[in-house]
Amino acid sequence: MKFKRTLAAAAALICFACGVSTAAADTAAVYVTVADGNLKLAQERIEVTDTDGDGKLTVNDALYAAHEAKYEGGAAAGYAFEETEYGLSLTKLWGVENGGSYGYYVNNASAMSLADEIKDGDYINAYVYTDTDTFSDVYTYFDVNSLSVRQNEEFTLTLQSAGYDAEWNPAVYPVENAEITVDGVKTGYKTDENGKVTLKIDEAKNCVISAVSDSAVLVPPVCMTEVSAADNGVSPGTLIAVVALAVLSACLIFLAVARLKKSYEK
Ligand SMILES: [Ca+2]
Repeated sequence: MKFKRTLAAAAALICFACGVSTAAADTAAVYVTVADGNLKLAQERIEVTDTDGDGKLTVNDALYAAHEAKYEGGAAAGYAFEETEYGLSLTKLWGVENGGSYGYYVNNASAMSLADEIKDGDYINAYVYTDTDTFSDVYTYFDVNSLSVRQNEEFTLTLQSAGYDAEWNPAVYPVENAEITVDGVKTGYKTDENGKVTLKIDEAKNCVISAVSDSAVLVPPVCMTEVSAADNGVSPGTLIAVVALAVLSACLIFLAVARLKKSYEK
């Protein structure tokens, strides 16, 4: 009897889990970045549904939804795709038709196809090749997608590029000598030979950190950065220490007074 009941409970749990996972697959929220040499969208949170009706949530659905939400005139004006001999292919991105020279990555890994499946929380980056002769555009990304720092606090980012090694295996390389931009403005901070750069921002604001280079065509990387106002010198740790010290002092004084009173009474 007990076993039966346990079995029924387990079955109900499985059904519930299935129900939940089906519901989760109907929609996903992803972060979409689009560039055409310049950033057009920077990690915009986009709700994705199965707009192309293939029963899956894919890169295609995410880019379609991003245009529908953020491109003037919607997806009808700025986005197009078609089935070609290479599979599902982009023919227009952010209003640009260039004969199919686009790139797209999911979580900084090159997507095989527009039909690649995506899931909640994924980062989808798509770009228009600006060099359609030699395709020298290099996909780059920071080691973190987002960051919270304080005003004038130093922090370090690492800029990497996604490419291929001699055997055409995916490989990651440091991006040297790239200049950091904050909200599109050059800062003078440049990455070293390891792709690292240490910088600080003197204004409290939410901003987009990216990078440009004189020596390479970078697909602009994005680090969404929240810069909070510099504190007033009292950290939570200091506050706790001060309160603890005050309590301790009060106890000692109380004890001293009590002892004094006792000796006086004697
Ligand atoms: Ca779909």
